[in-house]
Amino acid sequence: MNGAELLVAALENEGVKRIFGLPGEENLAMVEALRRSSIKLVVTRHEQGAAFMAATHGRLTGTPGVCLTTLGPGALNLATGAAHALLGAMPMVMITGQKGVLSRKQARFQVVDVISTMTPLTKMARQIVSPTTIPALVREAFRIAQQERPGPVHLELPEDIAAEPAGEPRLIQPHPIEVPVAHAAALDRATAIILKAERPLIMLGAAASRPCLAGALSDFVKRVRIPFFNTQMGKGSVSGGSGLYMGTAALSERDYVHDAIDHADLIITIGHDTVEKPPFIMGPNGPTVLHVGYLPATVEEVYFPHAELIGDVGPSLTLLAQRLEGKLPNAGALLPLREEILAHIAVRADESRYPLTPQRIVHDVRQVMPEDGIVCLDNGMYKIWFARNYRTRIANTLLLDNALATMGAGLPSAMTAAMLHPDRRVLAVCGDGGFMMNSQELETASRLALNLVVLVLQDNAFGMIRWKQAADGFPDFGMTFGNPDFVKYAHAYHMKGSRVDSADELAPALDAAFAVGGVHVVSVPVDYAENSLVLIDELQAHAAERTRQP
Ligand SMILES: Cc1ncc(C[n+]2csc(CCOP(=O)(O)OP(=O)(O)O)c2C)c(N)n1
Ligand SMILES: [Mg+2]
Repeated sequence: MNGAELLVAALENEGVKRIFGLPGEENLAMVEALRRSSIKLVVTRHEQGAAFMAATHGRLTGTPGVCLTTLGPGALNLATGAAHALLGAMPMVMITGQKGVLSRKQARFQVVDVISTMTPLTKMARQIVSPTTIPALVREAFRIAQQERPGPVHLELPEDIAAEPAGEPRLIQPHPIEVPVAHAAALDRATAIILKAERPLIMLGAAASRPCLAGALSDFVKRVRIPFFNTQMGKGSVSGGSGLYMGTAALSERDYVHDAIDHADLIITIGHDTVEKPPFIMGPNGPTVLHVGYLPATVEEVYFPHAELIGDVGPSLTLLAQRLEGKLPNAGALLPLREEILAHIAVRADESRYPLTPQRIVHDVRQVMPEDGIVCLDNGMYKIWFARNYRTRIANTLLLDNALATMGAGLPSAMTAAMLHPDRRVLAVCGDGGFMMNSQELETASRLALNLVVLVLQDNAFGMIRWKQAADGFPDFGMTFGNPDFVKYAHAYHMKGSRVDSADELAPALDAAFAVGGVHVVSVPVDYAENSLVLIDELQAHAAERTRQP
């Protein structure tokens, strides 16, 4: 056994089934070891795609996704994916090659200090200097990637260490780890705060979407019957409690959901992670904030909770519910605001204007997606509309990145969702800008025979930035571009492509694409006039009206 074979054996020992990657000559021993292993090598067309795919594997399963690249240029292409996983708290293990460390037969050719590059982008970045260290390093890498707060780790395997005889060292077996539940004193304090509240509100944050948490969280909300809203990344974490859903904070202030937030005297944030754009802004005269999380709150100018309940969130919430159930006469105090908030959000969702409004696109996507269907967003203007208007009832059925908020992750993340859930409908929603950043992965998707529909919203512009440019009073400049014919582009990849030519064609086009199967690109022109009309003019008018009210 050589170092590479030992590394692959250690990955098998961790239960790894697939590795996403794009190898180089420094990985050849590793590639050969993978060929003879139970692990599938998913070859991508760009390392960034591999990193996004691995990160999404971690996000959806709770166990690290793994990606592999060569040294220098290949490794550097992982940087954005590493940051996406670090800010998004997605467990991931990145393995990169390197020239030999014991001798330098090619001098400094292609050598960059990848460990130093990865150090600020990961929870741990280590070079493997001897095969004997591999079992412990791999176990440690997976433990660190997975434990709260999850994130990426990096291991560098130099090619001479990969080729070095390793003997038959013992692998270290993983075992389940139960983390401590909140302290009784903290539970008592939290209980007292909640019992005292006159207008309580729950907020579900990014960590509420951890795959293992859905059951306990839903149970808690249903038992205490306090209405809830969520952050963008906390969407969908309560099932069956939809009568208590007050909305999603896609903006930091002034949206209709803030009618409820601004009236609350207590906000119980569950799993809030301040990597997200603030769902509300704390100020001196605001409500009491109780932070419930795996880890203590990060204190920020806009987030400084007054009390905390720290520990394994699911079991801690169960203990809290036992103390509170049936004792909260004010639980539903803010519920009367719900109908009006949701009615505002639903306005003009069925308008037949062409090009289509973002509201109509979100509405029609919801119509064709079953409850368990997964929508994966890239980054652009439509993210705000989907976060705000798309209703979810199952955790992790709207995957978006409100942390690094990078463009280019929509298609790769949808590909992982389709690999993990071949029985569910999976839709990638991308802007014409973000789609073209990683559209080469269409070839990977078709090679893997995935069932996947890619909806490309066409405005021939970096719409989100164009909107902000206009909102800030700048002239329209530097934000537009031309596009390929997306139908022909799909055909060039030997896949189906269609274009939506009227508002009523969108839902049938998506349905037909899902029915046929395979990879299918659907392009739809979008009318972004609504961005300013609703998200600025209408909300400003609403805020002005609210300040006039007593
Ligand atoms: C990698 C990266 N580059 C730049 C940005 C800044 N940015 C955010 S949204 C956006 C425009 C996205 O355009 P498009 O994908 O066409 O979506 P649209 O807003 O037009 O719907 C840009 C440039 C980013 N978030 N990520
Ligand atoms: Mg665009």
